[in-house]
Amino acid sequence: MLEQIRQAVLEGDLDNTSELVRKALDEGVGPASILNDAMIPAMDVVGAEYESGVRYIPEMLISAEAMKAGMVHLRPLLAEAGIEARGRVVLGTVEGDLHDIGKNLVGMMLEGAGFEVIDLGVEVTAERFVDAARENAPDILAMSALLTTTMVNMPDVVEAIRNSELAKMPKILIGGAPITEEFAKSIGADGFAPDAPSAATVAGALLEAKER
Ligand code: B1M
Repeated sequence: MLEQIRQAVLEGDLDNTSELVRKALDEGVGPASILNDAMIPAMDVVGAEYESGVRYIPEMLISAEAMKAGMVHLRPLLAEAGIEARGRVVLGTVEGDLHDIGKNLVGMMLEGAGFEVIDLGVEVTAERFVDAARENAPDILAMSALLTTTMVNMPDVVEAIRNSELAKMPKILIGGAPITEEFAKSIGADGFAPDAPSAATVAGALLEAKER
């Protein structure tokens, strides 16, 4: 059953994933096992295939959608059982920027990697990022920008977060088409990822570094 779910996510088969997850739950398979032993491993493969050029963005999106279709059944049960996400991420596209396709993909891959994602949407101001960080105490604050005219808003968010008196300081991860590793370093972000699968990998590494 777990192998069938893994295959359905890999194939991006929304209906089958949803149906199989429901069936597995009916048959007594635990929600954490469905997530950790079938769905997350499938998304790991999806990420690796994208990185190696075997898969393209639409195929990655469709698998992420299948994962979402299965998560609809799992999320309430995981919450009920008190099974905690691997970490919490507050995510958004920066102020002035409406592009959200890449950001949404990043959110899906993060969920696929076991993170809880609080998506603030697009045109998120520094103030809104700080408020969300205060409300949700995320491990990671993740920002996307697609325009050279809006990436310049990222340093303001980094500064606002660092200057805010948050009980828990999140690690800052940034990405988007015009963003480079050098830019990330220059503005004091903790991490940069060039694409959605690597955003999930870098988020995991930032979390581990935080726990050390
Ligand atoms: Co716009 N747009 N757009 N646009 N748009 C670009 C980005 C542009 C490169 C097109 C071009 O001129 N060739 C150009 C930017 C030029 C620049 O600044 N250098 C541009 C422009 C100029 C504009 C407007 C200013 C146009 C105008 O009105 N004159 C305007 C701005 C509006 C605004 O934001 N205020 C505008 C508007 C729009 C639409 C609304 C029409 C639409 C957005 C729809 C939407 O997102 N809901 C749109 C689109 C679709 C594009 C293109 C065609 C596609 C972007 C996209 O979704 N790519 C784009 C040209 C192009 O890229 N070919 C373009 C697919 C997506 C999966 O990739 O978002 O790069 P991407 O995400 C990647 C990585 O960047 C990374 O992961 C993803 C892949 O795995 N990533 C992260 C993204 N966020 C990350 C965060 C991370 C880590 C990785 O960590 C947190």
